[in-house]
Amino acid sequence: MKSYSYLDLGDEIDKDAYVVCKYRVTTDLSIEKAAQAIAAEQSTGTWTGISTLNDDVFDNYAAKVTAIDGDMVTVAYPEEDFSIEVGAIPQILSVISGNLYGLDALKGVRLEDVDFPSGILKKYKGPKFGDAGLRKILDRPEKPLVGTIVKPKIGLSPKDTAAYVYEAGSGGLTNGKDDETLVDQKFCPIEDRTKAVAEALDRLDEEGHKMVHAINISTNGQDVRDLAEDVQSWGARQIMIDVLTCGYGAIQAVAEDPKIKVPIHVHRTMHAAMTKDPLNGISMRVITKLVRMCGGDALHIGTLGVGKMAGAVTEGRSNQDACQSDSVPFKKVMPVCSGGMYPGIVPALLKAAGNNVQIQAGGGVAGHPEGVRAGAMAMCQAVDSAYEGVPIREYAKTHKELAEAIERWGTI
Ligand code: CAP
Ligand code: MG
Repeated sequence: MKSYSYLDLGDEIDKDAYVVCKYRVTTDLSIEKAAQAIAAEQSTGTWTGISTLNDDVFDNYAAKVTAIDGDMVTVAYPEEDFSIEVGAIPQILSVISGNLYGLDALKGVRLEDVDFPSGILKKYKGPKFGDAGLRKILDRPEKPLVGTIVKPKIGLSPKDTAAYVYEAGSGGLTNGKDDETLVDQKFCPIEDRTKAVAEALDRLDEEGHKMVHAINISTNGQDVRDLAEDVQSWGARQIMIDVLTCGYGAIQAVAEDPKIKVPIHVHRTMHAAMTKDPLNGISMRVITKLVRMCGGDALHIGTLGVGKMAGAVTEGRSNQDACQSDSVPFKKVMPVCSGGMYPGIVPALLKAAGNNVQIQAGGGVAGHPEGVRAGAMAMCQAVDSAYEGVPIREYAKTHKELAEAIERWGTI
């Protein structure tokens, strides 16, 4: 039986004809063998030679290992291996990020990066609003967006949720959102919550302050678009979807529905099951690229080495780049930094992330000793101090709420 080699080291890849992936591989095999095992399993091969593989199939559809650099392996998959109209991201993931994790000979594989040819990118629309669209809605062209997550995560009634949002907006926050575990529980039905929050946002409008609040519509695939339409008709100004629990198709379905005219805030709950191990799983950069293709307008990217969630500066920057890079023909995604944020952390975060981010604090707003409005004011003051380049403790001398927040949590 003819045996085929998937190694094509040094081959110049035509970026317009291949999906190019970078994998970090840990193995006791030689790295060449391990790389070939990935390319074979994910394209035309299996664990043994097969009589049904012929030159024609191999030449057209086999993946190629085009580079090996230490433990980093580059595999190029022919565009023809992908089924985009029917199949879409689930099919893409089954190729670039499927069976390979189970291969016993590999101790670890991490999909670090992916680049798509223009023929595939053209089939995606990207965000409808993007960072610029969100900024336009909020009438905030340059400063970082400042938001909150209603806390406690669960348990508040629609009325109390709306009161929280109103207080947060009165304190100057531009963004609010439901938490990821809240959808339509009895204590806070989604219709009542959406309507109550809409009223609070209208009241803020009348008082001259623009704010959006993302209503969490994460649910089964067959229902997500209808729920998006429903919450929009009840006054939602933004929608939130958990991308990894719902699937990328949920984002795409809502983003591409012409009836949906509000931006999508994309939460990434469960991502760490895939992203946290440096030697196994999928990087957040890859997830970010897929979310951008599918049309997410804002996406959690981590807090660049500060805050309560894991994730180094380099990783955060790489996610930011995937949100903002000009190398794909899509609007740019607003990077969201969330998780353990509080006023004293803001200067360090903005130093690492720059101003085109949305900073969010749940506990860091609701935990302020003087309540939600003061907590919101303290977050805004922290952002203003960093934006204006005034040291935060200096700024706090003339801003009481910020001083109280620093008293409680300190600075870093
Ligand atoms: C933040 C948050 C977010 C996490 C998710 C939470 O709350 O609402 O879900 O930030 O992490 O429940 O923890 P706090 P990531 O401000 O109270 O920490 O953004 O990294 O996906
Ligand atoms: Mg949360």
